[in-house]
Formats: sequence, structure tokens, C-alpha cells
Amino acid sequence: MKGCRRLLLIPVLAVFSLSLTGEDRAEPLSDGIREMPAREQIPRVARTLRDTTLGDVVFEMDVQTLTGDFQLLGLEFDGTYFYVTGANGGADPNKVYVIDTAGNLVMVLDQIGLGEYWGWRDLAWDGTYVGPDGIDTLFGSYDRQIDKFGISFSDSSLAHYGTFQGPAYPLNRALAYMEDSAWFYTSSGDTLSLNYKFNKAGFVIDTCSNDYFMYGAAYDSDVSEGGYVWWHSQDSTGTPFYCVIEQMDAMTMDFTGFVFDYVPSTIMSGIAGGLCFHEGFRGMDVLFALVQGDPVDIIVGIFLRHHETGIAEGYEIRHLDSQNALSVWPNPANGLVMISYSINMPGKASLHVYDRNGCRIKTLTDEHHIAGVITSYWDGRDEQDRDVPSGVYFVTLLTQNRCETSKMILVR
Ligand SMILES: [Ca+2]
Repeated sequence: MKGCRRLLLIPVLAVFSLSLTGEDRAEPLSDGIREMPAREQIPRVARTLRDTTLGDVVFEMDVQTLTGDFQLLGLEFDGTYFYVTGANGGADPNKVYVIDTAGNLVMVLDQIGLGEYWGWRDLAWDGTYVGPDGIDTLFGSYDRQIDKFGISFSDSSLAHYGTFQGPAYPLNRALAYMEDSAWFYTSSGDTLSLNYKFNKAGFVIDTCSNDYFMYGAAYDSDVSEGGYVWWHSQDSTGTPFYCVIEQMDAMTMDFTGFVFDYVPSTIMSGIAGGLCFHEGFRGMDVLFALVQGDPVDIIVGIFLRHHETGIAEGYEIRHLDSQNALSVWPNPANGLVMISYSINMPGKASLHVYDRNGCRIKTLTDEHHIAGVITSYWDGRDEQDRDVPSGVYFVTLLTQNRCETSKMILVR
């Protein structure tokens, strides 16, 4: 992963149905007396922007079956791996699961020093790797504190670096990190709580009030869109999903009024967990959300905007594998792949090949075209003219008003 070209990788989940599993579901055995306070039912219906493409679900993965843990909470993503925290089904110690985008469980690590309660609720990352075999530093929000830790891929270990007091005492929940300023954002998952901006010393820089039930948070590093904190709250949407996304100006801590919901297709109901942001996942800027769902907890990828153009509204994107105008032949292929597509107006069109990790490996065209049917060829080589291995690849067509993606399989 470290060798691939990542697209400016700067990363940054009202419950009235208590039969759901998760934070608002069964409490762990060691914490049986602590229950979520009953909430007044507020008939809030989020302003839905589903008539645009923002908020479309573009990725879903069942991580409960994969991990065997039905209490998954926090989420971070580095472009290759998801880092998911879990309460280990009420058993101790709590866990961190490392999962790739193809759905392989790469590592299971113990949370250090947090052998009881639910452990880390949400994760944030400062964007730093340690050489080729480690991620450093991740931050986990715990009831009373923020923990710092790193993960080594070479010996599959988790190193706990220390702890500082979180400001949302005693219930630090959502956690986001703004890399440029080294500011954190948190909230306590309670409509009575403030939202906090604070630093690594735990010093509170700013606060604001809200009437949301925040559980996850992510910093959006896209400067053209403006530096936002996205919050993932457990508020009612009028659907079986208590998963609302709220946008906040990171500098001023003002809510922009931009609120939307989303609906996963692979589960029947769910509530919000952790949240993270990734710039350039398969050509898209995406929020990844942990949804504590029925029957399983899943990771959901939520479309924000196209990475290359920054276009969000009025933008047509079709889900992966859907029938579209991008023709790939042969598929599977073991040699040259012919990719045909039509553009209905003159303008710039680009065609990129991505691997299954969302890394762009080859640009086939990126220039002005006249309207009509265009054919490009991919020889199974990357930008450095190296043969790429057998596997699943994605070809994405981007024009001024359209983005389409087709899956292709290369067999050597
Ligand atoms: Ca987060």
C-alpha cells in the first residue's frame, strides 16, 4: 500500500428502538448498572438531500460477521485498512480490528488498559505512518480520557503511548482530528453536551452547543470545500436508521445547516457509531460510518463529492457494478482490455484505473474529447509501466457532468 499513489491521503456513527445491538443495546456484563438515559422522543426529520447524489451509499461491509463482535463502535481508515474498535461482545479486553477494503480481517489487537466498559468509542488519526510497517498515531476516545496508540504491522502489536483528559468529561464519544492545527473535536453523545475543540494537552479551545446526539466525528480536509467537521448522530431520520450527518465549520464551530441522512441496503435498521473521512477513495471523497445495525454492524461509505472535481450536487454517479455506459471487454481479461464509453458533449474526459484499495494506478486518458464513442485500451500495467497482479480493478470515467465506474478482473 505504501508504494501506491494515494490521492492526497489526509484522513481525517434517539434511539427509540432499544432492541438494536450496540451502545444503546445490551450493556456489557461488567457495566450492567450503567444504562443510557431514556431520551425524549423528538420527531426530528433530517433534511434529506437524497434527491442529489450527496449521501448516496457507495460502500457497505459486514464487519460483525467478520470479527464476531456485535459491539463495534469506532472507525478510522488510512486508505488501505479500516481500524474498528469493539467491546468484544461484553468480554475483556476490548479490541481493535484491522480490516482491508476487500473484507479480510488482517489483525485483532487488544486495547491496552481498557479491559472493561466499552473501550474506545471513536477513533481519529494524525495522518502519520512509522516507516512501512506501522501507523502512528491513532487516538481513541474513552469515557474519561483520550488514549494515544500506534499499530505495528511487522509484529502485529499495539503500543499504548499515553492518555490525556478529554474535555467532554465523563463521556468522550465522537472524535475527529484536524491535522493542520492539531485540534481535536469531541462531544459526549448527549443532547445536553457541548461540542468541544481541544488540543493534545486536553486544553479546550472552543465549544458550542447542539441538540444532536453525537457519536462519531470526522474532519474533512478538502480545502476547496472548506475544512469541515462532519458529525454522526443518533437522531431520528423518520426511517429505521438513527444515523444523521451534520456539517460544522471547523474554524468557527458553527453548524452550517447542512444535514442529511443515508440508508444502507444490507441491514434493516441501525444507529450511528464512529465516523471518519477519506479523500480519494475510488475517485470519491467519502465519509465512512460505523453503523450498529440489525442484524449486523456494518461499515458504510457515504458519497460526499467527486474527488477530482469537488462536484457534489447535481452529480450523477452510479454504484459500482451497476449497468452503465462504460463497456469493458474482455472481462475477465488476461491481456489487453478495451474500454469503450460515450460522451454526449465535447469536453474534458478522464479515465482512471484504481486497484481494490482505491489507489489510482493508471490514467488512460485525461484530455479534451469531442462527443461520441471513444475507445481506450489498458495493457494491465501501472503508471511506472509495471505489470500489475491478478485481481479486481476499477475503471472510472469522469466527465464534466458524469462519473461512472466499472469493475474489471485481471487474470494473469
Ligand atoms: Ca472519528
